[in-house]
Amino acid sequence: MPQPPNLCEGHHVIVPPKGVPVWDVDPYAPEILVNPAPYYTALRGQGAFAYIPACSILTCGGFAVTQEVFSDHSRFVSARGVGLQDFNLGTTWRPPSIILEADPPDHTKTRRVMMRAMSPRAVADLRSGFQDAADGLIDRLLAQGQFDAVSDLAEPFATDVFPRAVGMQHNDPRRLVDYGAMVFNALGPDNAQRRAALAKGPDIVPFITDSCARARLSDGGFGASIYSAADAGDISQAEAGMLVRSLLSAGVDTTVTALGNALWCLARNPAQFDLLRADPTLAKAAFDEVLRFTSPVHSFCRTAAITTQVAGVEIVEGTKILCSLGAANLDPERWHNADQFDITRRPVGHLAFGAGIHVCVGQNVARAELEAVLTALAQQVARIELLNAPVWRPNNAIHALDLMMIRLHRA
Ligand code: OVV
Repeated sequence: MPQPPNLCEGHHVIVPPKGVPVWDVDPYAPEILVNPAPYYTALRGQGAFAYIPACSILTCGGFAVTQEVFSDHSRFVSARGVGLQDFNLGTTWRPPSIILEADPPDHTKTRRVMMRAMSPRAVADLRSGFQDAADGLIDRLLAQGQFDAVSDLAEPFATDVFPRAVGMQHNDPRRLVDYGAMVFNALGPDNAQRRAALAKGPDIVPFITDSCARARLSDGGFGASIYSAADAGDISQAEAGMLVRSLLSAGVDTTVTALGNALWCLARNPAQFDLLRADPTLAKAAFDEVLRFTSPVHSFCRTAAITTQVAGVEIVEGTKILCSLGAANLDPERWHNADQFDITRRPVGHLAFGAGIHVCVGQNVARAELEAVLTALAQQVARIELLNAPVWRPNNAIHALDLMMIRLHRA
């Protein structure tokens, strides 16, 4: 069988399993990436899985099946990559992550180090600093008049507080955001988005590598905490550097995206913003609903390590499964009024942070950042006025705004 055209190096070519529809779609088409909701509905309508010949993968987006694949790390592994490329077959654009792109027992060791670095206790110490930063930023933006929610709010906030929490001595917000976008775009096929993102590598990767060195990280940050695990003999110095790289890969573009998406949800649902204003302690619940409703990381892949069955479908060893977290989080079989943004629901079990042993290890930090900004908005802002039709920025694994002009009105 010829290799489909849309793939990067290293890919299993599979045949569609019995009973699985063949779906002639490109899930990475820009018009789908910028407006995924109709695609999510069509995906769930295919049944448990669909076979996509353009990528030679299975895909799923129903909540139950996606949750099953994601939660079973022994059958559906990550060390063969969580994008379209099978790491067993080709060369990778960067050395694989030793936590995201790893399976037990390797993963168990690195995960433990990261959990300790970003424990509830470690993050509790950061909260008041995050709140001060958020209060000051919202106060300045109230005075400014109209502004872009992405470049004037989400990016400045996340690229200030997070690098400081890591202990970075040389911050470079533009390169940090672009590195995150690069890592996530690299998970997709060899399309224009992936090529454009990776073309920035020579400018960005040396900065990232340099930033992971011990000498570049101040005492008291997440980075120093990871290096102290190397001193204790839990990991090597080189592994510590790789785990700092994971912080920079996963900790910036994700939270920038979540902040923008939160503004988008609240600007378009003023009654929900009024609920938050009336009770700022709803910030945590509002953030989880933003995650469920917008799925900042819209998809990750797994690879079948053995031939197995899910929902009565035989999946052969080596099959890549593209799991649509965005589709699962909007599945009406799982969520009442799934297409309504409702901060009073308790969206427990949403898949926006993943599920199982790889569930987002930095979520305490993300939650602290988002709760700080949502609290500042609830306390200082009466109304979020939307001034243009929001523009989305296509990315092979992230669902993010590119531009959204808004004006904040003081309470
Ligand atoms: C894109 C992403 C998510 C989570 C972890 C990593 C990357 C990593 O590099 O470890």
